[in-house]
Amino acid sequence: MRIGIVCYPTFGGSGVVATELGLELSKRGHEIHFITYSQPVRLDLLSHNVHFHEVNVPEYPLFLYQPYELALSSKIVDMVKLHGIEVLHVHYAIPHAYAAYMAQKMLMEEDIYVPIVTTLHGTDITLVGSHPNYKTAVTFSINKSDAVTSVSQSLKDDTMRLFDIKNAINVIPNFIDNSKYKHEFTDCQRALMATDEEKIITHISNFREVKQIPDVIKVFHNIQKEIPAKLMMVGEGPEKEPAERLCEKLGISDKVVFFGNSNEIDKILCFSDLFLLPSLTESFGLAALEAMASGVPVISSNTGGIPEVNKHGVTGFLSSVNAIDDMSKNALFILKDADRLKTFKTNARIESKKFDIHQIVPQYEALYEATLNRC
Ligand code: GMT
Repeated sequence: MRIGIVCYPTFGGSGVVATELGLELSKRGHEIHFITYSQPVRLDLLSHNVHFHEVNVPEYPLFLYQPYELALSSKIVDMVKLHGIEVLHVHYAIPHAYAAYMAQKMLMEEDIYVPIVTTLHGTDITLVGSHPNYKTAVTFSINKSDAVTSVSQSLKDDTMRLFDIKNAINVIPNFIDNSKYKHEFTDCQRALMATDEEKIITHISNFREVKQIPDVIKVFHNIQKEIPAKLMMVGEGPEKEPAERLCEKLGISDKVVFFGNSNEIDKILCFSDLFLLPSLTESFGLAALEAMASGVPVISSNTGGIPEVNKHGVTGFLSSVNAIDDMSKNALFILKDADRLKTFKTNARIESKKFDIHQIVPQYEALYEATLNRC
C-alpha cells in the first residue's frame, strides 16, 4: 500500500509511534510518505520506501496565527496526487484529522477518494481536544474519519465519555521493537553515571506539568535518603528549570543528571534500575513500555492507560496520583532486595513482549485494508 502518515515530528509519544510505525510498514513492503513540518526525530533512516514531505507555512506578518492547517491540507492533496497515496493515517486529532478531512474533500472534487485513519493519542482528547474551543471540530473530525483507533482502552472510554462519537473506535495499543532494547550492562555506559553501589533511577518525558516532575524529584529524594542512588532526568520542557531549582533546594543536585532530549534512550535505559512515571494523566505511557522493554521496573501513577501497561506487583507498582510516600515505599521495596529487583526486571521485559511491534503493526495493516475495501 502507499500510505501517507501525518504526525507531530517532535519528541513526544505520538510522533515516536507514528515514525516507528512508518518505518516498520516500509520494511513490510509498503511505501510510506511522512507529511509533517520537519523530519521526524526518530526518522534517521531514509530508504527507497520512506519519503518525507515538508509542510512549509509561509510567515506573513499580518497574521497573528499562521494557518498551518491550510498548508497541511494543501500539501496532503498535492502528495496524494503526485504519489498515488491510497490511505492517510493521521496521528493526533488536532489539527491533523481536521486538515485530512479538508484534503479528502478537495480530492473528491477530482474524483479521488483517500480514506482517513485517525489515531487518538491522549492529549488530543483528554487535555486539549475536549476544551470547549476545540470540541466541536474535534468531534466532527473523529466522526468523519473512515476509521479511528485509540492507543488504550482507557483512552477509548475517555473519548466516548467526553465527545459525542458516532464512529467505532478500535483499540490498537502502542508497541515496541523489543530487538532494539538491551538488558545487559556489557556495552552500556553505567560506570560513567554511578558507582556499583548506587541504584539508577530514570525519568523520561517532555517535562510538561502533566508529568508531575516535582513528584519525580520528591520520590527520588526519599529513595536516596535510604540507599545510594542517582537520578537520570531525560527530556526538555517547561518544568525542567523548576526541577533543577527543586533539586538545589533539596540539596540533591550532585545526584541528579539532566540530559536534555536524547536519541539514545535505549542506552540510558539499559543501565537504569527503576523508572518513575507519576503523571497526572497518561493515555498509555510509551516511556514506561520502553523502560520495561529494557528490563526496567516502573513506579507509576494509577491513571489513564498506565495500568494496561504497568502491572501492579509484577512489572512495578501503581499508586494514586501525587501519592509520593507510597511511590517511595514501593520503589525502595523493589530496590532494596537484589533478588526482588531481578524478578521485577525479568517480569518487565516479559510483559513488554505483549506489545511487540510484530504483533501490533499487522493490526494497523488489517485496518487499512478493511478501510480501503469499504471505499
Ligand atoms: O505526553 C506526552 O509525552 C506526549 C503525548 C503526545 O501527544 O505525543 O503523548 C501521548 O501519546 C503517547 C503515544 O500514544 C502516549 O504514550 C502518552 O501516554 C500520551 N500522553 C498523555 O496522555 C499525557
